[in-house]
Amino acid sequence: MKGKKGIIFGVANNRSIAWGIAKKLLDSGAEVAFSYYGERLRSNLEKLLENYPGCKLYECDASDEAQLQKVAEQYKMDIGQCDFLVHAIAFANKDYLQGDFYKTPKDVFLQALDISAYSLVSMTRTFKPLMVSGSSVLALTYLGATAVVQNYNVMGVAKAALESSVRYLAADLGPEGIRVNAISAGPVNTLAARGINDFTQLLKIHRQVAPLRMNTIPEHAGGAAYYLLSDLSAGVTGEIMFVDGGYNMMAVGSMDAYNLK
Ligand code: 1JT
Repeated sequence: MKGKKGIIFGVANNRSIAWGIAKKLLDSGAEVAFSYYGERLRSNLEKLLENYPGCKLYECDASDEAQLQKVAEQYKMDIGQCDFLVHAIAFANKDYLQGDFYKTPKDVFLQALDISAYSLVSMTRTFKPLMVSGSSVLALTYLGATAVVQNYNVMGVAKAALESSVRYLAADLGPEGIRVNAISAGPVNTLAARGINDFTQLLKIHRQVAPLRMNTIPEHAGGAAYYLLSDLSAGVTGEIMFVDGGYNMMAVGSMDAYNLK
């Protein structure tokens, strides 16, 4: 990735999937800028980047188009071209990531879709003028977009919108040589997962059912991101790539994973 430059939205701490991606890009010679939300996350980033001096940090509420515009302008002045853009942000009111999906209020639904899905569209639009043929956009998604996973609820609907947005953006930008893809990661114990009902059990089921018999770690996403953001994947766009140890393609696997007797 030497000579490539880009920006990552959504590194919260060392456990973030986005940090697994960032480290891989930094260690392979890319110039990486970061966008964060709030002072707390800025100080987390500063600590993570102690061994990577010179990275630019920009504060941004990605649901605010004007702030995105400011970040793009600042990025253009500081760095210039955008070879890669990583969207690793999502939000939903945690009170509704449990129980019955049909009870989701309209405001909770719209906020989850706004921050988790629409932001990819507005982010791609604001950075597009800085992109060139060969640039690559990457988002993060989860299996709950296309199949029911208990508790994922409104986030599943938001991720379905995100995945569809990946395909429509890929169709729009493909003629200019810009690719748009997503990584569908297995469950990872990140800040986003904190306080989620039964998340520990979900992790356990995952590592018992997944063919590779392990949980997904940020480094797995880092490897896939390196591929999708580099010229290795020059022929790939509109793709949702599972990075989940093979979990998604299983129907009934080892019956030891369930307490049936
Ligand atoms: C958000 C949260 C997006 C948690 C997320 C997420 N994408 C994956 N996770 C972890 C997760 C959460 C649940 C789950 C499986 C994985 C928290 C709020 C911000 C957006 O249920 C099966 C609920």
